[in-house]
This record gives sequence, structure tokens and C-alpha cells, in this order.
Amino acid sequence: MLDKRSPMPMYYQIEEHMKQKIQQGEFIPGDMIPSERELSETYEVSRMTVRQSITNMVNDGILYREKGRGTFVAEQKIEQTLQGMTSFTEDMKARGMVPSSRLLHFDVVPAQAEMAEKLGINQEEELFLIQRIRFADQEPMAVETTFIPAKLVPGLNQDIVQGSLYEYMEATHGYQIGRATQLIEATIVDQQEAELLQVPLSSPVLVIERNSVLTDGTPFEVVKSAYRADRYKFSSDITRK
Ligand code: 16G
Repeated sequence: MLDKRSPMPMYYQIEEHMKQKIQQGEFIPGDMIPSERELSETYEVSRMTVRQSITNMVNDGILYREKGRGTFVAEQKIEQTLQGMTSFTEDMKARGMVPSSRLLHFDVVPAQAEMAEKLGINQEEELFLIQRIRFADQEPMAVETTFIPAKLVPGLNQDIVQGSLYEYMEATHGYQIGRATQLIEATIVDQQEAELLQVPLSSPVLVIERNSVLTDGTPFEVVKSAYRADRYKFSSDITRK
């Protein structure tokens, strides 16, 4: 099964072999993988070698350990491209998943200096502050905090933001959403986020801040979305000039 004469280290070959089994559906999310002893017999390597492969796969989020129970196959991460300015609702529907939201906050607040500058409005002008947990097939994926100048979307209410904000802006207001600048940063969840996202304390999240403008250049939102790093990875296509 493994090529002992290959310059590829044994632990690496085991990882590749196990990843292949996961990809081919031989192991599915939630399945317990065989014990270290069993794997060392199957692959005819030491338990230390097996342990290294497993640790690497746990660190990569492919497997997870549960104390006293064993090691299991994790859900595959959602790969989100960084091309194209889509909404959460569109992204999930495109994957055949059902999007939903739980509203945590819906308030009108005065713009502080930093937000006013980002949104090209005066300080103290009214902003909608919307905080939602975004779910895919009932599983929490991200906590999202959105600021929108209130004057742009006068009729916005709690019911509307249970659904798609972008759809509301386009369909009801006829706005043309143009482009955005995004910043991605890694951080770890605090206690509240851990509870909301149903992940252990100090789990990693990837925070994307999106500053969006309409096609006429009017800034319309500043959004911070904290995506579970165990469920998301981001990809982009790049070209060398
Ligand atoms: C995405 C956007 C967010 C936008 C939201 C609208 C990123 C990083 N963020 O989550 O800026 O406000 O979609 O979603 O992609 P909705 O139309 O489903 O409410």
C-alpha cells in the first residue's frame, strides 16, 4: 500500500492514502477512523509514524479527536472563492444548501468617526447595525455584523434581514451593487462567539471585512463576517500579469 523505497516520508504517504479514502467516500464525516494500533498494522509502520499522520490531519481540520472516544472524520470545508461579489444567501443556494439567519441585533446607531469615514457620511448620521448568525443547512457558519447608512434603506426592518439583504437592496430599492474591498484576518473566538458558532472556546475564525459600494460609487455597507475556520477555506484565481 505504501512505497517504502519512495523518498516521500511514510507519514505523508499515509495522509495521502487516508485523504483519498475520505474523498472517495469510503470514510464519511462522523466516521471513526481505525485506532493507531490497527493503522500501524495495516500500513506496516510504527505507531509513532501513524500518530504523526493523524496529528497533521487533525491540525489541517480533516480529522478531529474526541477525548476518550477516538478520532473522527470532520465535515469537509466549504471552499469559497474570493472572486465575484455574491451574498451569503446566493453562495449557500449555489451549493444546494439552505441558508438561514438568526438575528442577534437590529438597531439604529449614530455613526462613529471611523464608520462615518468608511461610509462617506457625517459623524452621528444614523446607521443600521445588524448582527446575524448565518446558517447553512441549520449549521452556524458565520457571525456577521453589518453597518448600512439608514438613509439608503429607509424601510429596512427585522423581518427583511432574516432573508437576503442584497436581494432586498436590488429588488426593492433597485440599487446596483458594484464592488467591494475585502480584508481577511485570522482570529480566535471569544466566549460569546464560541457559543453562537457552537465551537470550542478559542477556535479559529477567518474574519472578512467587506467595504462595499454601489455602481455609482456610493458606499453602502461595512460588514465583518467571522467564518468558522474549521468549515471554511477561501480560494482565488491569480494571473501573473
Ligand atoms: C456576504 C457578504 C456580506 C453581505 C452578505 C449579504 C462576505 C465576506 N460578506 O456574507 O458583505 O452583506 O453576504 O448576504 O461575503 P444576504 O444577501 O444573504 O443578506
